[in-house]
Amino acid sequence: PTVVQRLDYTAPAFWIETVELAFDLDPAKTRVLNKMQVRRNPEVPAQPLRLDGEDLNLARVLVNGSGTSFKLDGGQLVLENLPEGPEPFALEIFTTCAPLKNTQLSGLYVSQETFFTQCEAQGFRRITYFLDRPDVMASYSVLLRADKAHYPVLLSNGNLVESGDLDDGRHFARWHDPHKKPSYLFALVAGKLVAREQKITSRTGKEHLLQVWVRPGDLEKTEHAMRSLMHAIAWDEARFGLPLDLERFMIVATSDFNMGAMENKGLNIFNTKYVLANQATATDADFANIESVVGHEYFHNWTGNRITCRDWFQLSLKEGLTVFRDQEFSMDMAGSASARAVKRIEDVRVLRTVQFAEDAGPMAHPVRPDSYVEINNFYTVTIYEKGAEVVRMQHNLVGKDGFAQGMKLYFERFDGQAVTCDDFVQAMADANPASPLAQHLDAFKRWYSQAGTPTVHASGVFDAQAQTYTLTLRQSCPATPGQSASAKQPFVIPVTLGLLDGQGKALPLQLQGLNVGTEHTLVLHQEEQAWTFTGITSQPTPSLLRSLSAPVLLDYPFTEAELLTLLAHDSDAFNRWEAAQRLSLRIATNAIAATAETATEKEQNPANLLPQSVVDALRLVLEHPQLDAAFKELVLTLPSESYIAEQLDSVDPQRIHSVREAMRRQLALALQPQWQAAYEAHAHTGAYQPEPIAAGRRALAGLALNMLCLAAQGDGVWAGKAYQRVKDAGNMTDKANALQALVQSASPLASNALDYFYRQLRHEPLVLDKWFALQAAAPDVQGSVLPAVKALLKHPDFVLKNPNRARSLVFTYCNANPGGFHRLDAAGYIFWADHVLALDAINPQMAARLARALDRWQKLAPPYREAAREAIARVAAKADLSNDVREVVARALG
Ligand code: B3K
Ligand code: ZN
Repeated sequence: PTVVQRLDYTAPAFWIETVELAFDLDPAKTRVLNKMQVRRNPEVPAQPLRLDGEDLNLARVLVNGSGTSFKLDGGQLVLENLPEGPEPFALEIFTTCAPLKNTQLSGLYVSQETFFTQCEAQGFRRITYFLDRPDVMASYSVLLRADKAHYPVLLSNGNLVESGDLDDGRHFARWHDPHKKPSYLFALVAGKLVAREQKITSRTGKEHLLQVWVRPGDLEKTEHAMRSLMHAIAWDEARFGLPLDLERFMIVATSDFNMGAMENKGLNIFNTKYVLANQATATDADFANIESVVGHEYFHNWTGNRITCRDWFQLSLKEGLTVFRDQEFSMDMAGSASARAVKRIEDVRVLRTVQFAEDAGPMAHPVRPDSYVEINNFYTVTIYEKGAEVVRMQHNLVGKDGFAQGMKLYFERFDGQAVTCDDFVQAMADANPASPLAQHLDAFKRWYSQAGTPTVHASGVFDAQAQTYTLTLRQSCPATPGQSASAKQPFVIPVTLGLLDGQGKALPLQLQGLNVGTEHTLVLHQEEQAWTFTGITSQPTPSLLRSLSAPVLLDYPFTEAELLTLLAHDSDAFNRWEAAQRLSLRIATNAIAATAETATEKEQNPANLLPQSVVDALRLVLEHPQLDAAFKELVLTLPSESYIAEQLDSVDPQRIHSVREAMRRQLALALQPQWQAAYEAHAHTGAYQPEPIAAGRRALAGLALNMLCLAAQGDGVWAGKAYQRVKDAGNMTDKANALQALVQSASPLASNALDYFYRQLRHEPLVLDKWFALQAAAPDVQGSVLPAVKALLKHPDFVLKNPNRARSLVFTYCNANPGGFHRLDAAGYIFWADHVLALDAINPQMAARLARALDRWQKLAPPYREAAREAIARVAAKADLSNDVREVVARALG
């Protein structure tokens, strides 16, 4: 397979100015006539035109209306005898493709008798021959023809120009997109769909038509998506002055989709999971995800579509920025400071469990990668979530207004162009010349080029006599594939901090005689720097990296007393949560590391791993009269098994699982009266509203019920209540939480409850996904999970080809149930290998995602390590693997 290198970028030898596409849609054989106006790029030496193509049948090529010679070379269509000179010429290409056979879900495919497209990153070449690269931006006109009875709705990008009937029961629609776009933003949809419609008037008085298209019967589940879209439009205009630039904006939902959604210009295509919701089928988390994904795709209209990427190495230019924007949108929508902190904690949890792990493993890559084999493998948490953190640091270094100025300059300079990550940072810095970003610009850019998660090592010295506190920060970053540790240069790391006195009160901060308030951001830009705070009269407790001000690990020798102070008093809600995480993480990792000889008394008696002081502190949080329920739920949830695993050099997944379970059981028992009070206070939230306060109450009630079922194992009272709630709950959040409480506590009532849930909701595909996932994540009582998962593979509702269903069963088992997956008999790994191979034959993108479940095999303790390596090697040995899977397993094996 060919490796694509970032530094090999050259401008295209030809430009495509206009594209006229005519489709005769037929599931078995769709005919595509592609008429382009092409001209030579005078800035590039003359060379043949090489058009990308994949799985196409070529019927005809005409240049200026006449036949021409051509070659096919590794999928590319090569045209050598093209008109000389700068004038545009007409290139006409006629091909056919087979949408029904397209199980990869890239290009043009059929799902439930409806045509959909997915072109990012390189799906357009599966529809027609083209310069399928994001820096070639063209004007598109699209003519769709299809049988009217089967495909009454025909949609493409832009505006509907004309539609009408044809002979033989066929009809047509002609669409024109007024904006130039790269091919990856092309889309068409054809099928039996209905729309929720909304007319809106923007601030400037322009009228727009919004539509959410779904299958008939799903219409009543579209209200939240539409409302989220309207909120997103208003937010982008208010916060960034970015208006909707289209007369018509459409969202279409499909149940067969490789990812969450796609930002095609004016015609967003979504996974049903991120569109359809009502209280009976969707949880609070689903509602929140819909708001965030609808926002994300809408925000791409400016950050991605109006300004796009020069090449795919620049992917984070649009993705990191757009994730940052959707995170800010969700926070602004959430309202209160506490709800913002909750959202931040949730985002950081994903970053630290998934992205930090990626950054420490064989697939680690810079936010702007240097090479790839299959670009679809680089739609990663590093590009998205770390990329968003890199934008967030810029936001914090230039301030909220400065950031808005930077965005303004970015659009003034680059609207309508395909640009690079450097262009973005430069605009940010140029709009804020006095900011620390501009001051340390070159060093800051290392966040784009150096992979790996840096660690900030902090140490503080209090001098009672001088009344000073000196904080020393040093940074380091481990080696990553292709980048040695010694070759890495210092990052620019904003460290937001406060200091607390013995009573937990915020101390006023003085630096070099200057009063800087009670919170301040230090900018660490060298390997080591020190700052001296004056006027400090007693040993302070530092609250460092507030709100996680940089995507780094913090190494500071907190005492238990310091962490308890932070948990009880820090004004930064994020660091209060963080203190609780650190307290339990340390106990967990010590207990895991303890051997028979070194174990403390507590570690020998794992029922009481958490010291009384920590249990008491958590009790105070749970009983706290002012703290929001959502925040309590986060503080009372122990760090996940995968997060704990990341802190260890050698990972024994079973030991991690049993230590964490012991801690969970201890909390369940020790706080039983408080759990009961919390449950009773929050179990009934009145008429369902998917908003943060009520959602937080439901989340805490759910955790409480989980703990109560766990504590009361044997006595069936709480299990009985949970079972009743599965039956009666008026919303899916409470229902699913109750079912989860039964499943996770391995209650004898779990299987009846699962049956009840299935019978009640079997006609709701998205609910069935939850039903499969709950079982795949069940506790592994005597090795029971894998056989259960295998039995579910044969369930009449299981379809491996459907990505949502595959994710709910196969991916959940391999990724989200470490105790059930890492088996001593290696059967989990064998199952994994079998399914990577089975999926690869259907859908390589999905297979490659699953392949990454064993990314961290090198960290596993024996015998898991060797067994995992064998499973990966078995996959790698398969002769006709896709490039997607081959790249992942080859990197895993090193
Ligand atoms: N841009 C798409 C992702 C496309 C993934 C292609 N393998 C969705 C998004 O980030 O908004
Ligand atoms: Zn995106």
